[in-house]
Order: sequence, then structure tokens, then C-alpha cells
Amino acid sequence: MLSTGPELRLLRRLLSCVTLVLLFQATDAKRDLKSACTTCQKITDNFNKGFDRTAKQNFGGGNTAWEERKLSKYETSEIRLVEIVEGLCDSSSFECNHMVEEHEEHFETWWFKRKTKHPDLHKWFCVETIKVCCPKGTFGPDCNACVGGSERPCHGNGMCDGDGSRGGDGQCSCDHGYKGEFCLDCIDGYFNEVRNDTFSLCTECHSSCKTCTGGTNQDCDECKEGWEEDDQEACVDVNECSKDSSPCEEDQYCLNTEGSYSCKACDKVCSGCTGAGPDNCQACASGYQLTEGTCTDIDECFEQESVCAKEHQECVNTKGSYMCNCSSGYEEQDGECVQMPQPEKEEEPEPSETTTTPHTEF
Ligand SMILES: *[C@@H]1O[C@H](CO)[C@@H](O)[C@H](O)[C@H]1NC(C)=O
Ligand SMILES: *[C@@H]1O[C@H](CO)[C@@H](O)[C@H](O)[C@H]1NC(C)=O
Ligand SMILES: [Ca+2]
Repeated sequence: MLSTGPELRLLRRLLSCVTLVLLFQATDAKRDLKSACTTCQKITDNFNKGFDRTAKQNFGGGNTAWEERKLSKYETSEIRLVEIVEGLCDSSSFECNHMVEEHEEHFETWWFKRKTKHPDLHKWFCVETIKVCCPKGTFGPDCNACVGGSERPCHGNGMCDGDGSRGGDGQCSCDHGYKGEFCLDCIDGYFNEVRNDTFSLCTECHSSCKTCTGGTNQDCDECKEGWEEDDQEACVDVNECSKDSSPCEEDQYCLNTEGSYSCKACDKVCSGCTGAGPDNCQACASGYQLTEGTCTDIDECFEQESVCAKEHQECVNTKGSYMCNCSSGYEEQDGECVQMPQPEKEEEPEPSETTTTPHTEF
């Protein structure tokens, strides 16, 4: 039977499939002890959810007196267990389904024989039975205590690597503000408000300090950039804008801020300025003049000499400047304003003209 072509091919494919699955399982088992615990945790969480969800159900769905009596039996029934177990994993989660299938009989054992004595399913199943997790505050294959002890891993100021799983190396990654192997030291910019061998509280320094021993601007060891010590040894803001030479460009004004400063663009009517707007100019930009403390546009077209002196020209005032346009009916050609050709009736317009010039009827 097996000697025929298609069947042999099928068998070979099946075999390679099995090898693949075996390989996958082998690397999977080694791969990530932390993720095995995460999967188990999710399973037991879903079990508890399923337990709550089925709490008000019974065999039938109605509630006749007969069914009411049966309800107590449903509570501990195999049917309820099956309903719960069916909802433990997303169908797409290989790791979850694999774990549930592999240990299905444990759920039955717990459901019928262990539930009363060991009500915490996660502890019984993940930690003690299939041993993919550790108790909180412990890590690694042997569930060793985290740095700082299992009660307060990392002295309450960080995360212990692998905490609660059979993986990890137990090292602390400290919360913001803390550093060191034990998460008892403070990073720069923080100071120890409370400190003993097992407890540490790091609090942020005043914003003016680089390093400090307390919370005010008088407790700085060193001032931060943008701050300087005053005669009472407190760190105060440096007013960069009051210095002889402004740190800003010529067409900008300086704005002092706590711990820093910024440069803002002057109004465009100004040539240099001390602040925002047209009334803080040091001088007016060209095309503008000072009137009543503000730089305003000069109307060149109103000045004595005609600024647009050519024939058929008209002066057009603009903000900060002016233009010499050709009068209507005239157009510019080589710097002169010449009369525009009159559109003639019934003549075939050239393609370029039709798109640019509006047709005028007389
Ligand atoms: C360390 O300080 C904490 C908080 O102030 C306190 O509860 C603890 O007993 C202290 N431990 C030692 C060893 O002094
Ligand atoms: C003056 O000419 C410019 C282009 O050269 C044009 O944008 C502007 O609209 C003209 N102004 C008037 C009032 O004709
Ligand atoms: Ca400043």
C-alpha cells in the first residue's frame, strides 16, 4: 500500500511535520521560562473568570424548581469544568493550548479533589504542580528570593528580573530616581529623604540643583546650568537677557525664563527690538517710519516726488514697500508700459491665450 507515489509523499510530509513539531517543542521548552509562567498565569486568570461566568448557570438554562435543586450539583459538575476549560485559551495561542492539553488531567484533579484545600489555582497549578512559576518575590529554577528578599523585592524600589517565574536572574531594575544593585541609592537630581539598610526614599531635588541634600534651592551641592549661587548660597536663575551682549540674533529679542532663556523673532516692521510687537522696535525696518512710538508703513505713493515716473505707470503702495504697475490697458514690455493689443472679434484665439487672458467683449 505504502509503495504508491502519493501515499509515500503524504507519509513523508507527515513525518517532517512531526519532526518540526518535536523540534519546536524542544526549543519552546528551553526558550523562555518567563513566558511559560506568563502563559500559565493567563490560564489560571481565565479559569477564575470562567468560574465567575458560570456561577449563575445550571444544566438547562431555565429555572424550574427541579433545576433549582440541580443547581448545587452543577456547581461542582464536570459539565461546568468543561465549560470553563473550553474558554482558557484563544484558539490562536499555540503556547496556551499546548499547556492546557498537556495538563488537562490536573484541572480535573484540582476540580474534584484539591479545590477545597488549595483554593488558589495559580499557586497549586502553576507553582506547585507543573512548576512553571515561582511564588511572588522569588525567581529562577529553584525559586530563590529576589534581591532585598521576597517580601519587598529590590527594597520596594524596583523590579526583580524573573519575579514569580522559573526564569530570570533576580537582578533589580530600579524605579526612576533609584539606582544600585539594591535600589537604595538615589540618582543625580534626587536625594535620600529616608535611608537605612533596608529602606530608602529618594525625592527629587529643587529644579535649580544638579545634586542636592534636601528639597529646597538652598540644599544644592551644585547648581544646574542656567542657575547660579546668590550671596545666601541658594541657586537662583541666571538672567541671560540682562547681560551686556544679548545671546540672541540681531532680529530677535531675549526672553528670560526660570533656568533658561529664549530668543524670539522681532516684529517684521522692526530693525532690532526689545520685545514683541511693532512698538518695541529699536529702529524701524526700511519702508517703515516711527509714528507715535510705533513703526508704520510709509506710503511712498503719497510722497512729493512721483516715485513711478514712467509713462502710463501707477504707484501701488504695499506694506514696507511700493510697486510701479502699468495702468490698466497697458502691460510691461522691456521696462516700458505699452498698450495691450485689443482683442479682435471672431478671430481664432491662440491656444496659449485662451487659458491665460479672460476674453473681453466690447
Ligand atoms: C528602616 O526604615 C523603615 C522606614 O522608616 C523602618 O520601617 C524600618 O524598621 C527601618 N529598618 C531598620 C533596620 O532600621
Ligand atoms: C501690480 O502688479 C503686480 C505684479 O506685477 C500684481 O500682483 C498686483 O496685483 C498689481 N497691482 C495692481 C493694483 O494692479
Ligand atoms: Ca534665565
